[in-house]
Amino acid sequence: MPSMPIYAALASAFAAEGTDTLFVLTGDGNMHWEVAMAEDHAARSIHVRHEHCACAMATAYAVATGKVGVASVTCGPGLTQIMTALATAAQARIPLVVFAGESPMHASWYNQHIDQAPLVTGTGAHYIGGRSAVQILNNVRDAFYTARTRRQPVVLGVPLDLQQQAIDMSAAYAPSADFIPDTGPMAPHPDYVDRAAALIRAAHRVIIVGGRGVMRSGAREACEALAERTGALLASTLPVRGLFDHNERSIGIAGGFSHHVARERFEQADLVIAVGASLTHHTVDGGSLFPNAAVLQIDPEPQGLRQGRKGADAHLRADAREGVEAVLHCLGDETLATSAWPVEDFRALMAGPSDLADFPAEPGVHDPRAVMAALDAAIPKDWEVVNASGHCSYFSAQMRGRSAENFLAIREFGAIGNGLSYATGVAAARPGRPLVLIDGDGGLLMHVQELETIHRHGLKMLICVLNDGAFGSEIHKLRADGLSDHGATFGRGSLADIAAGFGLRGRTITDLGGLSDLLDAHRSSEQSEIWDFPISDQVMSPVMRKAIAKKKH
Ligand SMILES: Cc1ncc(C[n+]2csc(CCOP(=O)(O)OP(=O)(O)O)c2C)c(N)n1
Ligand SMILES: [Mg+2]
Repeated sequence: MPSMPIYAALASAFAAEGTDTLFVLTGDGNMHWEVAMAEDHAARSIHVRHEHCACAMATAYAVATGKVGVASVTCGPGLTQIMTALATAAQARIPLVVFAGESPMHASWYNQHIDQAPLVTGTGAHYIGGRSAVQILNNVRDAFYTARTRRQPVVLGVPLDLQQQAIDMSAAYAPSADFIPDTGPMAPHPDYVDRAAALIRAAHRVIIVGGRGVMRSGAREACEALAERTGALLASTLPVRGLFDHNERSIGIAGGFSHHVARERFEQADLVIAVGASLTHHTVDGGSLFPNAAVLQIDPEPQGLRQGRKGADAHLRADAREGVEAVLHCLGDETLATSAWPVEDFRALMAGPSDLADFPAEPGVHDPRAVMAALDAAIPKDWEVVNASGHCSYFSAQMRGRSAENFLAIREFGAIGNGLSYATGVAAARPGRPLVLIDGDGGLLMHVQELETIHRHGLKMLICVLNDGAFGSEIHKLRADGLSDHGATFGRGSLADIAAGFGLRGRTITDLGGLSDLLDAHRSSEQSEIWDFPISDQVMSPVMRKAIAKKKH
């Protein structure tokens, strides 16, 4: 009977699950498996400098490809490093499988031992501990099945000594895909389609908010048709920013990052139709975005109570596309009262500044809004854009006319420090595509070691840093509370020199006028590059102003 070490059989099973790319930091607990993945199955391994980043890269890779992301860490300290990334993936419902070592089953003592399962499950991820040679390949299948069907990160921990045992490989491995029920898209119940249509008939000013579910189910055209039919305006959640930007009814992002034009229209809306959007706290701006609107949600997983508030007033449970098409069909040709929005040129309105507040100009540093306007003008519309975190992410989210397919923002769990990882995950998913990451100085420096990974693997990206020399989110809040901002102010060290130290190109951008030439130079080079934009630490985003005003109130 054919037999092989379990680590090699595990690698075969991962390959059979479709794993061709993985993000890994190697150690005793995963090195044999990882080498087998690379050598026996030609997997592309991105070898990182911090385990957190392996997991965060796999997260972005999963979003960018629609596949299960795969990362690998060693046991004990390798595993404890990924808690933040796992919690983020769990909250964002990203299908991930992490192959982790576990301390040996038969050792009386092991210095890297820790009880791994409760740590992992505490993040919201699922843990599977391999315990027997007989079950070990079923464990792989269960891991991928769970990741795919529950959209949840799963950690598969396999003890070092178990990995070295021999396994009989005479039975063929049946991958998880063979077991996933093929039920087709979920059709809505006709009574509830009628109810949804009745809500629309009763409304005058409708806004359709599309979320990730629109992309998943291919409901974009149906949403646009419903907007056309009902005179509705179109908006999207942040993760699918740009979803409707090609449409003249688009008012951009719904939520705390809304353009002031969108915010004003949302205040007047009497019906919001959330399609494939779970209506998070951010999307509804803490409940303040559309105070006068009833909410209809069209989604296969309707939310009654969402993050502490009522999700919607009425629900239509259906695949997003099926649901919207059924409502359209139900409305037929009848005349509707919903076209009550005044006719306006939203393309022109949305092209103007998203925020009208004035701040005194500071010598030697840019207004972040001017930086983003210059970047938006210089960077071709078809580039991949990765949005990171921090106060500055409000400004970078305001780029327009770029498709949702080429945009990545994972904001769940609110961790900083992921920009380089997310950009690396996208670069691995879409080789050869031009890519720009926009991050804050604090976020970049938190995991700056990954510049070495990017350089070593020859990944090319443009890294634009909105550098306020500080943890911007913190300094504005500290100042508003009358506290010293000392602990959150670091100064603007030379990021260009840091880039050079990692073998990359770097520039400090003092003149926003020359970006097109610099971009041409970037395009003709093979290297990644950091553009360091010194920005004012006095310009406060509307989100921050609102948060501070709310606290004072
Ligand atoms: C892992 C983690 N640690 C701390 C925080 C708190 N925090 C939120 S924003 C922020 C500042 C980020 O600085 P930077 O990337 O420079 O962006 P800026 O806010 O300055 O625009 C910090 C420390 C966090 N969200 N996540
Ligand atoms: Mg900063």
